[in-house]
Order: sequence, then structure tokens, then C-alpha cells
Amino acid sequence: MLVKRLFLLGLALVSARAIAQDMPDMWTKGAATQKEHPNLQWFKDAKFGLFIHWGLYSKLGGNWKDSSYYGSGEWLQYRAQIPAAEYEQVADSFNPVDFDAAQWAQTAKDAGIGYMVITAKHHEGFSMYDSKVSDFDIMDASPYKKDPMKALSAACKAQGIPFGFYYSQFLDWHEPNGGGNNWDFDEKKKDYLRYYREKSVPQLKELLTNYGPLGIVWFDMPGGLTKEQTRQMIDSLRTLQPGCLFSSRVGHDLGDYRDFGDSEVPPVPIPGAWESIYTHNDSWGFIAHDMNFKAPGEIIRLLSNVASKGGNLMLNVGPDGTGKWPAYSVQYLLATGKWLKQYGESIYGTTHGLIPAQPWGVTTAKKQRLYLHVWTPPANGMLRVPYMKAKVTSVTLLGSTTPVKWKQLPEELQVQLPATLPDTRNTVLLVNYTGTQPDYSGERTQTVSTQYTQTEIPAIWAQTKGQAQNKLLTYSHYFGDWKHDNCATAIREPADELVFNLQVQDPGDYKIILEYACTDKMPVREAVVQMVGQQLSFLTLRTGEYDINKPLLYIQHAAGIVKVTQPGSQTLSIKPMTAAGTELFWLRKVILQPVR
Ligand code: H79
Repeated sequence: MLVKRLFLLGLALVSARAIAQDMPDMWTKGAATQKEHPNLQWFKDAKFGLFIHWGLYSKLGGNWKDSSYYGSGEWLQYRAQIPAAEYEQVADSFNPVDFDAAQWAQTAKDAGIGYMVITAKHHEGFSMYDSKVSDFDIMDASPYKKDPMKALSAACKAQGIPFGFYYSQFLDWHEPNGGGNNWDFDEKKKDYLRYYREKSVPQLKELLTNYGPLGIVWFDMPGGLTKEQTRQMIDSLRTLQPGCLFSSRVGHDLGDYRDFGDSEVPPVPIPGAWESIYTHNDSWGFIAHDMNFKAPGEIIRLLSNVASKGGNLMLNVGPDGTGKWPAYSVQYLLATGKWLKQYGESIYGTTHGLIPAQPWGVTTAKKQRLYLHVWTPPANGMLRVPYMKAKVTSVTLLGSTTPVKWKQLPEELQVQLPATLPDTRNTVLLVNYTGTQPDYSGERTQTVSTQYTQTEIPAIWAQTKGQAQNKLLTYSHYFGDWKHDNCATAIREPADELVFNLQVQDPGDYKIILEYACTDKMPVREAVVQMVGQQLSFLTLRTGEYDINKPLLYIQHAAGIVKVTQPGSQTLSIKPMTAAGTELFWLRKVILQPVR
């Protein structure tokens, strides 16, 4: 969990607002001691960033000698334990002749990108810019003999895209005193402060001096410094560019905005400025044999999901060693940009949605405007928006003149969708209203309806009784591919009950499916689901051991069917039948499936 902790070195959150109520601490707590950076608004409004991982590892593409590696290509030197002296020689033939700064910036612009962050130096220690501090840089050590970062910063400026550098401030596998390389260098002999003094900080100063105004310095993997030392480093860098934002991974809660773990979206709206980072395929740095690219529809939904919780999505692309982006990255980012051309109003400059996630999708908001992101239309086309209290004045399909019928009831807004939606991935509706709409985003009641194939309820929405508690479980499917699951855990006895509040819109029979992991330390137990006076008892099924470096397996266990005869509020509860010292399971989701 150490790694996880490092990731979560988040920024102090500004104020605990209404949306934070009842949420598990881990998501919403923050020291609240720090003053907000005065230059945060552009970042909050930008919503969609482009991350670029580019270094010597891009040329290696996940292959070293006779072995090939999957996931996190930028970790190749570590995984193959390549001696620094040997790795150095990769630079001899690193010559990205196809790099075209104007093209990169143009593609970013057309993709609807609001800021760009590129690796100036990753953990391998190689500087992708002209550094006077180290000879292990693109200018001195490679045949390219140009500074691509000069060209890229200028091209972004020309496109009006805020530009920033990723800089790994502590790990450096090339330097005897840098963090991380224990295969060449004795860790006991390392002088981390000397590394900061002689390479890290001077290089950060170069970056903050020679590339014009920077939007962001994206620090990663803090280490080797106390809070006070980190503060001093920040102060010395701040004077160079007071307007530049520093990411939370600078360490000790001293960043200007909060980054979640790699590939992590928080389960609830989070106040303050924050960012989720994902990569387009399965690796940050280029891997020749990685073809698992997210489709445009996946990017669009991820972006709207993150925006619905109030954050930014920074999506990564890994160009190869010649300077070309993977063809699918260009193609799918441009497709995302096309969607943003029509629907960008529902993303840029928005805040988290005021209505919690519904079976049809999510919401984002602006002053007196609510955007309905329809991912999954109801079978009968009648979209129900609960909690709509403010007076609605119009409902339109964004970027379309086709009128839609709607009516407002005391408890909800109802919209009749057209038979075919303009965009099957995410069609956005704009709801204009007058007056004030209360913020219901923290509301934990889940809509259940027969109009959808199923309703999935994340376990984090349960009220936890007794000792039961929500816990963030981290694990990986392969190297660097982190998964972050919120599960209900610590359920040992009947008093450790989970209670879900439901709003059932349509009566009917529903199959109740529990999605959980049940590790070897959790013996088979009897438990019960209760809903509308009906009891479904079941025996837990085992799924396998938990190990942070392996997949955590879940089973979808159908506990049975309940009959709902009346629409309205219901509760669904889960508890073990008897007490034991062991945990029942780790519950990730409850799924209610209308029986057809
Ligand atoms: O740049 C990308 C990753 O390379 C970087 N962050 C994103 C943006 C990153 N650096 N470190 N990590 C992510 C965390 C990696 C931790 C681990 Fe390990 C690598 C866990 C297992 C392998 C290091 C080595 C710690 C334990 C073993």
C-alpha cells in the first residue's frame, strides 16, 4: 500500500461542501490549511488534458534483447534491470526524425485538448530537452541534436494550448544518487539531497526558465524529502513562475491540485481542483505490441464521467521513438474532438453535476444549466431526471434543432427522447432553468427501473452499519496497470450490515446479483439479502487470494429474485446470518436486473 499512499498525496481540499457529507473520509478529507492557487481557474475549466510519455523507452517499445514486456513501457529499464551504462547506449541511436511539433499541437487542438503535459525526464533519467545540467540529454547524447521541447512549447503557444512538463523529481535510474536504481548503485550509499541539489532542482529551474510560461509542472513519485524540504524546493521554483501549477505528486500535500492514482476516478464528486489520469492503451510509454486502445466512445464516457464528478481527465499518448503517435491514438483522439465540437459546452467550464448518476448516465452543470449525458437511453425513450426542483424553462438536444417533449413534475423532470439519438455513445441534453437548483450529487438513493438492462449500484453507496466500512482496494492486472476498487469490507457479524436506499421506478421482478471478491482468508458463509420483506439467503463463493500485484477476481453471484409490486422507496440490505471472526466478502457492486 505504500505505492498507493504516495499516489494519494493529494492537495488539501478547499472546503467540505454539501456534496462531501456522508462520504467516506478518504475521498473528501483534506488539510484545508492551504490557500488556493490564484491561477487555478483555467485548469478547472480546461477539463481535458493531453499527457505525453516520450523518452528512450519509446524507442525500445517494451522490448529488450530477447524479452518483451507488457504494460508501463517507461519502466523497461527497471523491469529488465538494465545497467545504467548499457541503457545509456540507447541514446546513441535515438533520433526522432519524424517528430513534428506543429502536427502534435494541431492534433491536440483538433482533439479538443485544453492543456498538454509532456515528460521532460522520466525515471530513466534521460532529459528530452537541451539540459546544461546533465549530458544524458537529447542534445548531447543523441544524434538528433535539437531540442524538441523548444519546438513543442512554441507550437502549443501558437495553438493557445497551456503547456507543461512532467518531471520525475526523485527517481533517476541513471544517477548514483537518484532514487530507485538498486541494481547498479548501493542504496545505502545514496545521497538523495545531493541528487536534488545537483540534478533535479537545477533541471526544474531550466524547465521553468527556458520554455516560456508553463501551465503545469507535473511532479511524480515523491521521495527523499521532508515536508519542510519539499516546501523549500517549491518556494525556490515558485519565484521563477508564480503562475505555474504544481501537481500533488510533488509530495506532502503541497501541490496546487489533486491527482488521483494512475487510472483512478473517484466514486463521488470531489471539491477543489483535481485530475484523473488514464493512458490511451495499456501503457504510458510506447509499447509496440500494445493494441488495446480505448475507443472514442470509451474516451467520451470517461471524460464526461470525470467531469460529472468535477475533475479533469488527462489522457496519455505514447509516441514511438521516431516521433510518431500510434495511428489509433490520432484517429480516436480526433473522433473525440469531433464529439467535443458538438457537445463541448457540456464539458468545458462545467462543474460536477447536481443530480447523482442515473441508470441512463451522468450530469454536468453550469449556472442555471444542467447537462444530461445520455449513455444508455431507457427502452421506452422516457428519460426521468429525479431531484429537478428548479423551474425548467427549456430542454434541448445540444447542437441540434430537433425539439424534444418534456414535462416537469414536482419530483422529477421527464424528457421524451427521439427514437434515434444523434450520438449512440453520449448524446447530451441541455436543461435550462431559472432560480436555484439544490445540489443533490451526494444523494445516495439509487434509481432502479425496468427500462434498462440493469442497474449497477457501487458498494460505496451503501450505508455501513456496525464495523462495516468502505475500503479502496488497489491491485494490478499486469505491470503498472492499477485498478482501484471501492468495496464494502469488514463485514463479520449480522450487525455489520449494508443498507442501500433505492427508488424503484417500475414494479416487477428483479434479479439481485452481488459482485464480490471472497479471498482464501474468508471461509464460505451464509448471508442474506433483504428487500421488500423478502429474504434471499445464499452461501458465499470463493474467488481467490488478494495480492496487490495480481488481478483481484470478482464473482457475480445471483442471490435470487425479488418481486416489487409498488414503485417507490425501498431498501436493500445485506448481512451475514451469524457472527464470525472472518470477513464475509468484499462487495464491489449490487446489480438489479429486471427479469424479462
Ligand atoms: O508515468 C507513469 C508511471 O510510470 C508513473 N506514473 C505514471 C503517470 C509511475 N511511477 N511509479 N509508479 C507509477 C508507481 C509504480 C509502482 C510500482 Fe513497483 C512499480 C509497483 C510495482 C512496480 C516499484 C517497483 C515499486 C514496487 C516495485
